[in-house]
Amino acid sequence: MRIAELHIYQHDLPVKNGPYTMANAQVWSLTSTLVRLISDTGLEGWGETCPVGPTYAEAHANGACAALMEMAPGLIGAEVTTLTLHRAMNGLLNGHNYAKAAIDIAAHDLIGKATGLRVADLLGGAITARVPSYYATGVGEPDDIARLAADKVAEGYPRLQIKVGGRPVEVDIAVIRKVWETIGTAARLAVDGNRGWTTRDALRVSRECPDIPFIMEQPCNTLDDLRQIRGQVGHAIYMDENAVDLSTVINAVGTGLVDGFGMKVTRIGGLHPMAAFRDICESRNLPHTCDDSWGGDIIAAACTHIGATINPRLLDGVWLAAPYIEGHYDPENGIRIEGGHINLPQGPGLGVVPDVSLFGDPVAAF
Ligand code: 0XW
Ligand code: MG
Repeated sequence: MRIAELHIYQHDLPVKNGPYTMANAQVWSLTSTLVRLISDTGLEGWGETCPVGPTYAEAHANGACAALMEMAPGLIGAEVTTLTLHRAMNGLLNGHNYAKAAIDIAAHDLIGKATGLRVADLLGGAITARVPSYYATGVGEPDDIARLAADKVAEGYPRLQIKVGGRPVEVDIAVIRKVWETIGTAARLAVDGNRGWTTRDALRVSRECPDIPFIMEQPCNTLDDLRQIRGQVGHAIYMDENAVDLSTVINAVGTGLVDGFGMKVTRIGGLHPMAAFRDICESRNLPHTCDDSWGGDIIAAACTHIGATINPRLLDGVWLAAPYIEGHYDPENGIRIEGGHINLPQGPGLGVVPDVSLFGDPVAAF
């Protein structure tokens, strides 16, 4: 089976009750980029990539589109097998993992449709049909975030991620303490600095909250910052934004730099490298999440399929943007979070079929 056509779409996803606020970004609406691969056998597969604004990572919506347009002509006629497609993409464009991920996801969907298998089965097999999620708050005030945390625990979320950073660290400490006083051990806690703390701030938070069992996610900006605080904090450290490729992950795992990861499917380049990442983590007993920065039903399905293959003992949850998005690409099988958990779609491939009329004309077609 070969790629006969490749269509690129862009679609705006306004943030429900926006903005969504992180240490380095405030977003009201995100532009998602979708890829539709049509095979020479007449099947189609969908991929998606949606950076959460231009400052969260070295990624932005127009960059995704430009990178896909750069690669697309060279991919027409390529065999739809995931490893060879990655090699073909790497031969056409250096880097830009987040754009390559959209092709990778569409290829998995296409292979699933052709074989009748779910993407989770292509990735090694689902361990569960119901995947735990986690809820990520925005950056907010102590009482508001504590109330939201209590609501989300009541909804059934087994884990919460509290956003901090980009303001005086005293407020962050007050938020962490108020959430802990409100929910206690009812849910596991992550505190995500999104690169927004100085090493000074991270050391202070850990020193002043020794009794609160949270993991500290991407507290500071660089790998050097993480190295600097590593031996001095009492809390476990997870890497998120710095984990830009498998090579960085291997180094971090090999040197014991972190205790786990907040991992994004598109940042690492798609489901094929994500499966390798999963296996590296399992071989060293390292927990991790399975997320993306934003996106609709396609990316949500991709995260859920790989999440369903992860050893449940090591899965810290699959994050979806669904609570912040109105509506679905696939009105029937769209991916939903119910009781803090996500049901694995059962159809072949990703198990979601978007209504293409939602996306208008393609931005480019090859
Ligand atoms: C909570 N997320 C998975 C979604 C936002 O895009 C940021 C991200 C994170 O953990 O940094
Ligand atoms: Mg994070």
